Amino acid sequence: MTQTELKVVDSTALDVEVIRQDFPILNQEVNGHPLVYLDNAASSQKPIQVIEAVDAYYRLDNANVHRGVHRLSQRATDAYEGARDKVRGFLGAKSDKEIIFTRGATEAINLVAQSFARPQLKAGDEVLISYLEHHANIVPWQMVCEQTGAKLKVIPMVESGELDLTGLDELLNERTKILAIGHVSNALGTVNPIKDIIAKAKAKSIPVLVDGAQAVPHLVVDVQDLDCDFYVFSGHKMFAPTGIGALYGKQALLEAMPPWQGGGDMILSVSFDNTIYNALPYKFEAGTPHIAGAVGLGAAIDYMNSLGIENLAAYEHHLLDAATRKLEAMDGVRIIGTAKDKASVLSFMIEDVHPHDVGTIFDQQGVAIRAGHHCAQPVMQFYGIAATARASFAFYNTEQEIDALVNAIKTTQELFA
Ligand code: 7TS
Repeated sequence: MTQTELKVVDSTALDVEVIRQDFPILNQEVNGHPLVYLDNAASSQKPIQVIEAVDAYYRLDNANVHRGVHRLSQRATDAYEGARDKVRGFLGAKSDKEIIFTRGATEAINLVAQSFARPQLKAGDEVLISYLEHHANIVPWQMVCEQTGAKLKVIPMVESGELDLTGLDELLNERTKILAIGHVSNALGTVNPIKDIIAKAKAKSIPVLVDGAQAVPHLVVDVQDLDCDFYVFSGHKMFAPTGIGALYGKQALLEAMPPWQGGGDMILSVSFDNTIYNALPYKFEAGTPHIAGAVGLGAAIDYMNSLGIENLAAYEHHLLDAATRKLEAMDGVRIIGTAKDKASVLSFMIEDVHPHDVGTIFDQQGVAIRAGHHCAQPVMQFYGIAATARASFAFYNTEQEIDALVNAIKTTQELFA
């Protein structure tokens, strides 16, 4: 099932109060108020199942991977490779060879820009991205364009925060060497019609990278169904540790790509005359990887699967709808990003109050949101603003927390009245 077909299953299928017990960090006060954590798009919290998996790895199994004949190294290798297989299943990939562990989405995009795009790009070629991208899916492409003389082209957006796809056929042309596009916008929450966009590119044999950093915490992703060539995400936004994420790539493409970084583990043999690179996926994993992070990512996938990603999506939709209705009804509050299909992000402005002040006043009430440009400055430029306040929801948030958000807005308005 893809996100576009995602039915609202049953938004009450989750027992949120029970789920919250799995997230010890939520049970605390900030500035004398219960913590209301609404900054999940920046980084989500971790359930004890993930924390304990990482803890158990360090207590029982810690060693380097792929190298030792001793028991701990074998256990560490099994844990690491087991996590890779969980990521494969999570994304619906065919083979573990198609899953490269990276530091996160940013590193994965840089890998594709440098190893896949750079060797083939030349002056006159085009790289196509969209207006909605996070800087992580802009700057690596600008860098590779600078290195090769290729040109960066941009799919425009409209006021609702959706992409304007009317000119897509012309933007996807014989000069386009790759389309790199986000699945879900981090600044606005827009869910792009990614399957249709990919199909248009594939019809012209244009490779597609999807930045799924904001999608995997909220949607069922199936890379084979999407038919994208690359899909990237970060673990820390989906209840796993920081410093771990993954690149999915179609095996034939990854096989043909040169390594990106050199070092241990990515070689079969080294001499001063000739080095033979290792097979997939190790060819792209130079140096000792973040083994504990991968273990934690595997545990996060198990945790999400145990709750049912469709159930999480349905409940989060319910929260987003409720929050949207409440903010729409408030005077002096403007929602930025009103796409028909949105996931878990509510960007807004309070009239005459700078978003950074909003963030600070909210914090005094224990409400954690993000205030800023969200590393999506072109989106801010489109709206002619420098920043927004952004509340972003996870499945452990509650309707009471939406009321806390509303109260924080009222308090802010009173302070600035
Ligand atoms: N792509 C998207 C769509 C993102 O939202 C982010 C991070 C990244 C890439 C980069 O992920 P990283 O884990 O490699 O840093 N987005 C945000 C955000 O919205 N607030 O803080 C980080």
